[in-house]
Amino acid sequence: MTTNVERFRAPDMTAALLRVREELGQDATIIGTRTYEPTGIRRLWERPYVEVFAGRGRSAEEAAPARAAGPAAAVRPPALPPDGDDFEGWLQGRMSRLEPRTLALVGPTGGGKTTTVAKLAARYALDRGERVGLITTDTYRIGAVHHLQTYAEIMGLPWRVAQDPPAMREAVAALAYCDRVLIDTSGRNYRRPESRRELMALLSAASPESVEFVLSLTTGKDEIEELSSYFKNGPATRLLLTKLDEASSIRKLVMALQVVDLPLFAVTNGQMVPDDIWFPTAQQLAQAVAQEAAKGYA
Ligand SMILES: Nc1nc2c(ncn2[C@@H]2O[C@H](COP(=O)(O)OP(=O)(O)OP(=O)(O)O)[C@@H](O)[C@H]2O)c(=O)[nH]1
Ligand SMILES: [Mg+2]
Repeated sequence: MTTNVERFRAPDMTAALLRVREELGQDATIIGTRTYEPTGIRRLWERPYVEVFAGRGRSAEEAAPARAAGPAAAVRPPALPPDGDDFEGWLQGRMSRLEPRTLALVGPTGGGKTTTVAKLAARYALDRGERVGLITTDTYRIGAVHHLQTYAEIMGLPWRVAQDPPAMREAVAALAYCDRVLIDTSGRNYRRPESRRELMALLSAASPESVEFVLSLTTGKDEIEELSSYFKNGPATRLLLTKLDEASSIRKLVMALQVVDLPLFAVTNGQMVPDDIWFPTAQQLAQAVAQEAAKGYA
């Protein structure tokens, strides 16, 4: 597949950025970085490195909207995970590893939908060489279309805007040749029934195989409960938790799994595209919870 993104690998960030500048000149646009740190026995023969993904085009800064203002929502004490040996088994029943062809991302404003679409697109297109098409429904805010478009153009991916159900049907048909289609929806105030109806109409026109409920782990428990009632009994088929890096504790993730009660697809843990996304196994999550608890008691 064609992409105008190149990888630049170097021992450190300064050297990688110098290489980007040398090869792509002043126009260079950085879409993301990745650091590699060998572990275990690999340390004997491998060195750490950083990779910078860059192309020529518009600035990714321009693509990224200003960070959601204000402190993270108040974090209430999370519900305790189920005790004992069965915790990993409990988590196991809540994981989804399926990677359907058409995925739509839905959820409240600022949860990280567009950033996560870019991360998933990079994973499927750049890492696996799939033909990835993008659709955005986000035409409510100035600059929102531009946000996804910028990622799409830097990665050389086809993209469409779908404002209403007919446009959505058209967009899905136009991308029928793609191996994978990612649909980014606009965050709205889903307390308003009208916003929920509009979303449902767009989704039924797209009929994606999975609908990821994108929920930030900086959201308070009351809001999670309320949002969850709109999405889990509505369009959402899975849960995609974001901003683990900003959460007070990994137990917040466990609480979200308990409250939302949808299978977990992925967790994001930072702003960087494409690296900050995690597809944990039940065992890894159980270990992370245990490690955090051990630190707390140390
Ligand atoms: N710390 C942190 N920030 C994130 C993460 N994912 C996204 N963000 C940031 O959250 C902010 C909002 O991200 P967007 O991807 O625009 O969120 P969105 O859900 O598309 O927002 P709307 O389109 O307004 O609904 C941006 O500043 C992102 O960089 C994450 O995993 N961790
Ligand atoms: Mg968005």
